[in-house]
Amino acid sequence: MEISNVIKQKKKEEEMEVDEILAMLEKVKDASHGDVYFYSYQGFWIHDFDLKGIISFQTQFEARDDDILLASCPKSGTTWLKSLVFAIVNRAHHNCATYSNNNNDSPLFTTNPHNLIPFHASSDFTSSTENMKPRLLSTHNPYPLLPPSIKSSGCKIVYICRNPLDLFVSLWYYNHKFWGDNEPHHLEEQFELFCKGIHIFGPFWDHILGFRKASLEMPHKILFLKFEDLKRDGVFFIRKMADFLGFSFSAEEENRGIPQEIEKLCSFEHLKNLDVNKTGKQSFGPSNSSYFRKGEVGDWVNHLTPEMAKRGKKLIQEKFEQSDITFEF
Ligand code: PAP
Repeated sequence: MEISNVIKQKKKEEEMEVDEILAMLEKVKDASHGDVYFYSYQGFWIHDFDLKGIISFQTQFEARDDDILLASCPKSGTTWLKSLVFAIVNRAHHNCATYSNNNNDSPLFTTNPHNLIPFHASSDFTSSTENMKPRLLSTHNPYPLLPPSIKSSGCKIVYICRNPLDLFVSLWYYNHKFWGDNEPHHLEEQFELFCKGIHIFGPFWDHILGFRKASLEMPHKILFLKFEDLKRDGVFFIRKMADFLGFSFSAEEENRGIPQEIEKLCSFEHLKNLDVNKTGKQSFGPSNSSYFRKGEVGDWVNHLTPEMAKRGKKLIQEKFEQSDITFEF
């Protein structure tokens, strides 16, 4: 058989395997769009089109000791985290210090953070990471679904979580953009599912608690961050990330205000208004602008009814009361 036919055959076999697995999984209709379902895969809810990437990451990815993995439940601040880590790790190659003079040559000016630090499942993952040193990659996979080599290697993980009510509102907005619908809809139905943990890579509590537990057991390996903390004191957490990743700021860099420059470079207002983030698009569909909506803490208050908010707060309290994680309302 010709090589191309062998590859085609292999792909077909893989698709068949995915279909066979999907056929065995519990499924629930997704309230965000037409005929779409969530599937319960190893305790987490995913879409059918994500399964192949999740399995190949789980089973085939070989981590290197100096890899850096960014992890999150969707809509927790992934894009922001990507920009910050990219800027911290690559600052020696780019002129962060002159950000304020508009003389910064960071790729963040011309490239969306998702294209600088790709998801493991993206089509350009291998080509865009192979020349990186260290390799920066990202995932929405929950902790139990990470490849064994990530856990056993020296690879470091930075995890970001966010007040689940803000995560929900952000997801609700993003869903309609993702599916190409004119406006967000079915707020109540999506919230109902969210409270049952049925949302992309949910339940959010298992996602967050899985990484939290691992970060407490392995603080040298996993840095656990909160969106709200980054908002409150960005520079403090930029330093913390730099120290954790082995890219501490020198006294000279501190004197030049580099942590502050990185905070400004990666701020919501700055990134949102760049041409690339106003007009560009991701290869799998969504516009780059759909990753920059409001970037605030507490926007849930403008969208959830008092009953929904009460229910959500109670749920969050119950799910996190045994942990050291708190969210402010
Ligand atoms: P993803 O998981 O699909 O990549 P993610 O980046 O986690 O999405 O979530 C997008 C949210 O982060 C949006 O929140 P909002 O809907 O409440 O506005 C987006 O605005 C916010 N965001 C993106 N970049 C930044 C930033 N630099 N600072 C603060 N928030 C940001």
